[in-house]
Amino acid sequence: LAFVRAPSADTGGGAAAAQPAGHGTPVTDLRGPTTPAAGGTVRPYTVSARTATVALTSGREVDAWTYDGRLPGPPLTAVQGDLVEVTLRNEDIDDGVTIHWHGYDVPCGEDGAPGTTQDVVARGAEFGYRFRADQAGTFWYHTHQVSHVGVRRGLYGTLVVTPRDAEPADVDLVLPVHTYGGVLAIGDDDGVLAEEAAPGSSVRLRLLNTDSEPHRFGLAGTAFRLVAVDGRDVHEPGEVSERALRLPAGGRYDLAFTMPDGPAALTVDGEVRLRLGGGDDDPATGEWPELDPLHYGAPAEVPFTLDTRYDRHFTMVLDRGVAMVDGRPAFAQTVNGRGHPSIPEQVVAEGDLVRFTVVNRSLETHPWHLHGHGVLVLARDGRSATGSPLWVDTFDVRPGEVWDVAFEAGNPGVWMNHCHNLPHAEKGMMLQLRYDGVAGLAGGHGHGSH
Ligand SMILES: [Cu+2]
Repeated sequence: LAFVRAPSADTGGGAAAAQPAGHGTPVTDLRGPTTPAAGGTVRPYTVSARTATVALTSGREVDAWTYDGRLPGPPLTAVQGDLVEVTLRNEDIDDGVTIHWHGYDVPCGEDGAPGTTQDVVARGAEFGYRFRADQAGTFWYHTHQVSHVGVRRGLYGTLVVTPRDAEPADVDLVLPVHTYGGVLAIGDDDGVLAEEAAPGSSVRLRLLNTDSEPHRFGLAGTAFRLVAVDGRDVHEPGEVSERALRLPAGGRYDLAFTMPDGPAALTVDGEVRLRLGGGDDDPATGEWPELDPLHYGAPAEVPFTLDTRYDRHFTMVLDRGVAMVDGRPAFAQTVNGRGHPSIPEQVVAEGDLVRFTVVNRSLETHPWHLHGHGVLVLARDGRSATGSPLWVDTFDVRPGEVWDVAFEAGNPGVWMNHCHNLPHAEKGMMLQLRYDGVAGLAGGHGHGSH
């Protein structure tokens, strides 16, 4: 295996890079602005990464890696146009830590990919992130260093950016789902959350999946609209009821509804985890059909379709097999038969229209995640999306499926492009997308940067 050399770059049918890897603008120069947008304010946060024993609401103790000693980390909020400034300090995480802004299209130097966009923040060190909160919606942040361990143990938190001019919902709940040693929790609550909501009040539920496997949600007792996917608004979301929602690893769904006269209950993987307005029944949501976001909401103008002429078209075949991973043969999670860091980097030029075709030839679901860009879903299994334009940062490619997505290369950098089932990424399913003329960190094949 060691003798099979991969080509170093995949141009996706476009021009070869004018500058070889490692040449051009250093990614560390691609930093966020230093001022908010007009009318915005500065949101300074200091976050300390440290080990801690944290009790969930049941009293169960978690031997955790934390931001600020809590599970999840501190909820970060901003209003659209604000400047978010986060100083990350590593108190005692021996493996090192970063913050990656999942789904937030920050300048590349703020992306938190150790070995690629910054050096890992070692014990005792610190790093300052700054970016403008241009995207309103539900996002999250997490470490990208040995993330298959660090995120699982608790190095994650929520980032919610609200539009400057919008009325907030009467009840607005941020609900990050995470599994600690087999125990599912929303926030730090491993029981059943209870919230008040008066009949007639407006409710927004922000569902976040911070695990590596999908979760299935059901909302009983009320009709609802799926108003945002991955922090991007759905166009004309229709009201539905008794539909299950399968949320990919890393993904977010925002649900909105008017509180009915009776109680409502949210199930996660079939169990009630949140009660609104009381109630004690145990709704059976397991048989509900899944809402398919590709065929939900109303169409609107999109910048590209399956018929667009793309400057680059990359095909990624996801599979399982023996391949080199980090220099050793392994039973790997592979992309085009190879494992990280032997997968050729993808090269694009700024302004390119880029299409990905992602083929899952394995028996497991792969939640695909490109850093730094939302992607527009064009089609699944060759069938075009017919609903609202569906912009996502993480999409579940289930066994046997083929997804086509596209984006404009408008955020220069060297970006991780990987499976967000983090153990899969660690077993090789990760590569880089490099803009011609941008240099990642020296020697930066992103070792350990997952
Ligand atoms: Cu995967």
